[in-house]
Amino acid sequence: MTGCVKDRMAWWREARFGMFIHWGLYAIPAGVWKGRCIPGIGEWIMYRARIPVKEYEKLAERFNPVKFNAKEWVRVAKEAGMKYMVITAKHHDGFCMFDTKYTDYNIVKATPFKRDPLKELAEACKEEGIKFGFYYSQTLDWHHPDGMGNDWDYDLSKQNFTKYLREYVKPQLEELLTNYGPIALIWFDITTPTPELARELRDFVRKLSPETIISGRIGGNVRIPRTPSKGLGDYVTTGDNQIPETAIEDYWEVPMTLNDTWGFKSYDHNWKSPGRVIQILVDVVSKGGNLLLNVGPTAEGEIPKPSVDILLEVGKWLKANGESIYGAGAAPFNTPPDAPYRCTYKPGKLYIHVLGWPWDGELRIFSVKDKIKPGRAFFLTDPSRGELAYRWDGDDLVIQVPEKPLDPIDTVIVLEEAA
Ligand code: FHN
Repeated sequence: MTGCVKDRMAWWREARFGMFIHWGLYAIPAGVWKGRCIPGIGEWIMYRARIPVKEYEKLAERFNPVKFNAKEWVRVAKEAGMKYMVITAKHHDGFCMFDTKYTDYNIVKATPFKRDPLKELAEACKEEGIKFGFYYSQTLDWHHPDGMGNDWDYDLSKQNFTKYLREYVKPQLEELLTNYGPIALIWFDITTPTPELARELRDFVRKLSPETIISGRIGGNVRIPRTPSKGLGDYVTTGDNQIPETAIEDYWEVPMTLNDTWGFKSYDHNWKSPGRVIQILVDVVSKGGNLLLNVGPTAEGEIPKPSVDILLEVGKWLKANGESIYGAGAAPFNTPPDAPYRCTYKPGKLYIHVLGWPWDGELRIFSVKDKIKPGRAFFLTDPSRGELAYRWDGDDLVIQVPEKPLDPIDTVIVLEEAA
């Protein structure tokens, strides 16, 4: 790993928790097309219902998210304890959520809204110290005749993807990387069709903006099926909603939905509870990763209320327990997947996250005898830092805990390393 990569990744490694935003024309049908509920994720409605380009395009005339308030979205992210934001500049439907001179099919030119929400978000993020990045669908584009994936409007055998990449994708990326202030991250998706084109894209982004982090789904190397890879990107992106069983010894991130869709669907109410989100975040950080948690704003421009409520609860927990998350990473030992705890780590300190409180007052940390040198143990949120007793039982460390947890979702015990 070169010093340069480390520098670029420093804020990201510290951040651990980011907001993903899938927002586009698909928020209008919100999962329903011509009175029919379309199965699957909301932003795929054009594909799933095989909506012709000419018909889908008409949604733009109705897109007027007057309730959009960049400062409010950034406030929610910040209150939730998220340190970065990644929003769809262009998703697979090809509609550009930013002002671009390479197509009129964009939010400024084709909608009554006429504003560039990405500009407003970039500014609001800058003001609040939140890192800002773009999701950009570099391969699938169901609107562009040379983009991939639309076989109901276009004859795929006549497509020229290389031309699309060189004359459309790259110029648009240049706009995104130069017109919006420093761009912390470009989140490519799916993969790029050939390693050569992935490299061309990677080099292009690097040259324009060396500090911009590139997501693993740029692809570009030979992939072992189903093994998450970082390709030519800076970090591994795991499968959607997929947390690895054990730690990955590289920079990695999991993109995750709050319900079962990325883009807004009016009838998806399968929300994860705040407690579940906290436990997911802890699990991810305990394996050395970042959590990029999605919200799918409505066509009016609001983050759905259930999402906001969940995120604010998560933020409350992080306010009290953030020390065990931000800048923390994997412990120097493996935790059995079915253990009722997870461990995050910073040099000199182990944070034991108790997710299932022991009924007998003894918390058993499995097989750590040669892995840690315990010093003082105390609850992270206990201002008096009252010491907790512990003993060794074979290779296991057994910590004495009170009958009830301080926090039923996750009580954090700090175990300092002995000098
Ligand atoms: O097809 C997309 C999907 O719509 C969504 O953007 C997710 C987010 O990780 N990425 C792709 C599927 O993996």
